[in-house]
Amino acid sequence: MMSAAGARVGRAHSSCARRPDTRPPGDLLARGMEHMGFTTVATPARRASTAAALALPLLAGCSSDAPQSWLNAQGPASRAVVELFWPITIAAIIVFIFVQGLIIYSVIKYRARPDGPEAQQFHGNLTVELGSTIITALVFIVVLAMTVNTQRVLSAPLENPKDALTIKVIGHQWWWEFQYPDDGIVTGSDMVIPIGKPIIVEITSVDVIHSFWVPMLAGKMDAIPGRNNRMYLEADREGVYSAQCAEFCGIEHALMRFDVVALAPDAYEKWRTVHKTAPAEPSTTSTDPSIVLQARGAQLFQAGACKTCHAIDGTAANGKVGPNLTYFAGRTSVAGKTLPNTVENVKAWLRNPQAIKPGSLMPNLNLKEEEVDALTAYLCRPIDPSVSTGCQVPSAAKK
Ligand code: HEC
Ligand SMILES: [Cu+2]
Repeated sequence: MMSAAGARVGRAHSSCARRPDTRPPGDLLARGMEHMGFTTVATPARRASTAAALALPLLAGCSSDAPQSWLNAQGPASRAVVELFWPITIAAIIVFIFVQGLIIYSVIKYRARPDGPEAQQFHGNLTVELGSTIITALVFIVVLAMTVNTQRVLSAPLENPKDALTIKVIGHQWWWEFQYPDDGIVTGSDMVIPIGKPIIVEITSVDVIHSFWVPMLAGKMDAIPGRNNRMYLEADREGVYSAQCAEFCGIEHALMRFDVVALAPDAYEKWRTVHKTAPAEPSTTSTDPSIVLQARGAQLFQAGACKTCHAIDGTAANGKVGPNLTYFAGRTSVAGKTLPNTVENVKAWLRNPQAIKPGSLMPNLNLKEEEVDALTAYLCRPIDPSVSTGCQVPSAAKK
């Protein structure tokens, strides 16, 4: 089941994610466009014309695959919005064509001709005036009723939160943190939810204003420092839903992405049970070379800079600057979906985060290759293959 989900992530990555960029971080437009699947030529002269030429297709984004099309609603909250959008849009198109049609018809049919009659002066037509006023008012009343109904659907779980699961969402430059207050679970970049259950997200930020957006599951909601904004979302089906920050928040805004991983209730229960407790740290007495390497990584993690920025439950590391790395091995991505979570990508990230996500708040720590290997072995050690994917090497497939 997770392998099907994993395949979807893979596809989304291949079509929409950009390759690591070693250019100067200033070239935001080109980076943004490449993020959306465009190839750009980064000369200043070309850049302006490219911007203009691509303004329209940019709106379509990754439309060939469309992992982030809000019109493809996959849950009751987003469906309520789409079901309001189409009738209003279609009504607007009908009214537009009708009114424009009347105007064009009159302009052509009653245009002034050299031998035409003088225009007749008259007061007006009560039937037409009353009729158009009443029809317009009726259209607006229907739209109002539908809007109120949509708002009712979207706010019902917020008013009755006892049947819902509450997840705290915290925006950071440039990644998302997810906290499960009832279970003491903290994750980053993967928001795991059960399907068929209302989820209340409580959204805030620790630095600047971000915007939380899972296009297929709900609308957007601002993440504002010092405020808790609440929103309802829900997924009908299992899957990995692509999501991102929707408000410009600094240099790596385009790479502030995340996944909502929706699991069947029993799979979610399993995930929850595993993640509620910290995994065992690698044994320091084992002679198995792979465990020795993992233990060396654990020791480097606790001795070095890592623990000042990252937390690992069950250890002394409780840094709050970067993502909690307790169950990092099972996540789908590295650094806000910048790279898929594989052993090779974790190593590349540790060698120099700035080469992969320039401007990221994790500095280049100039680690030795031996340290990179040990830290990767530690972070990617097999924890619970039955409930996760990610960079973990399953015990059976161990080299
Ligand atoms: C100065 C703070 C800081 C230090 C020191 C630091 N990190 Fe990070 N780290 C971060 C931040 C911030 C991020 C998130 C970057 C992003 O996505 O923009 C991050 C991301 C990561 C990730 C990806 C996590 C994810 O959920 O995608 C890994 C793995 C990681 N760091 C490992 C380490 C290791 C191992 C060390 C020690 C060698 C270390 N970090 C030292 C701040 C730090
Ligand atoms: Cu942001």
